Amino acid sequence: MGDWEIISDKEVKELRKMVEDTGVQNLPNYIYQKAKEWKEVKIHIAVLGETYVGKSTFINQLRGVEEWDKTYAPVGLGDTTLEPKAYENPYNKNMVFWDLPGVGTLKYSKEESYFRTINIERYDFFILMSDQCFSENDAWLAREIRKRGKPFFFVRSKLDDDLRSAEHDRQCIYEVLPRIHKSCIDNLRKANFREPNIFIISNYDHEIGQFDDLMVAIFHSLPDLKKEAMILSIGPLTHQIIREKKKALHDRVFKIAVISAGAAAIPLPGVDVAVDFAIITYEIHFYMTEFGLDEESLMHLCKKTKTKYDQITESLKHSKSLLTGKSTLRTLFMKIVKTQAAEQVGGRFAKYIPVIGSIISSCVAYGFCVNFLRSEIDLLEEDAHTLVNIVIDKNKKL
Ligand SMILES: Nc1nc2c(ncn2[C@@H]2O[C@H](COP(=O)(O)OP(=O)(O)OP(=O)(O)O)[C@@H](O)[C@H]2O)c(=O)[nH]1
Ligand SMILES: [Mg+2]
Repeated sequence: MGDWEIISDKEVKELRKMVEDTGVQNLPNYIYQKAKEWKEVKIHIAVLGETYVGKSTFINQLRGVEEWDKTYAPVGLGDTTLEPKAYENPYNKNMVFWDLPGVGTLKYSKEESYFRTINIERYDFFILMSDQCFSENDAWLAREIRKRGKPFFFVRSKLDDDLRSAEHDRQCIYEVLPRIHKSCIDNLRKANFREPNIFIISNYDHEIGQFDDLMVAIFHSLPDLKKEAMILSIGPLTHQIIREKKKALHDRVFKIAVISAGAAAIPLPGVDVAVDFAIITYEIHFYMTEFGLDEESLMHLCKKTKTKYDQITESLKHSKSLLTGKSTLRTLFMKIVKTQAAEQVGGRFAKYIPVIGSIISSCVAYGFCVNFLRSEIDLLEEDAHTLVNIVIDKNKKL
């Protein structure tokens, strides 16, 4: 089991403030509401650029939908994005991607009215996409967005095409990315952007280029609650996104542990710590969904990678037994209870008793919960990385 910091000074402060605000009795309920808050947060993402640059493909990828899904955005026809169109994230309806026509398309020119048409105030941030080095139209859009104080990111798509061409022309593939970067920077500097944030990606292969850097930059551009909502709403597409999810899930554990140990405790037979097992079970199912380890996500992955369900579950070290029903959370939980000396945990928590001791029937229960949930997150994270590797391997074989 990892040696995590059980509760940070920041969290102690946060708890103390919650007790002051709500009183001790209401605390578990109050935290429970807080833990669910991210789901109510609306995130509107604008993706815009000239025709055929890959806007719809990018949106489909981030939503984790495939051609056979009902809400797949049409791709590859050219000038298909003529009107602003909203695409919800199937896993969180409050996260909405807007497929927007850029200026200089058949329908819109560089006029102020464009921003009324797209309702610029609606969006949290903008992705400005180009498959070249950004046109004067893109630069105009970026300047207007900057004037309105909104975050935006220049995204250069189709890196895989450039790499293929370089290989074909027997050029050094390691020079491709710096070369594209330089051309884009030169172009945007002429358009008055001193240090533009440019991310060179492939919509079809997230392992090459700067897809992960783009995701991290987006997360960090958002205020705390939106950041959490964004990380928890996006699918476990890459290793980096999975690591970000793990961090976000670790951060929320202390709240869940307070609720679980502070709520009407259900004593488990043979265990001298008391936790609300229903909350723990709910939380672990939530982690599994977050990491794409729930049945629905796995079925989707089977279809996408043309792999059998059993073959996938077989490769999942930790979730295999849960998914195949060979063990239950309760048995896992009990196994850990047996290996963890409750007194030891209690000792580590003694210093926090003045803050949270009065609301938690047992400090040991709280500490136990934290350790158990964090260790589950870490184990499930490993399985999530395995799933990403399955997709990467399949893509290589195509
Ligand atoms: N190789 C490669 N092709 C891409 C990439 N992104 C998109 N495409 C292809 O580029 C073409 C245009 O993609 P779309 O997603 O339809 O582009 P769009 O910007 O939405 O186009 P319109 O809505 O018609 O303006 C399609 O054939 C995609 O398969 C990429 O990163 N690499
Ligand atoms: Mg489109």
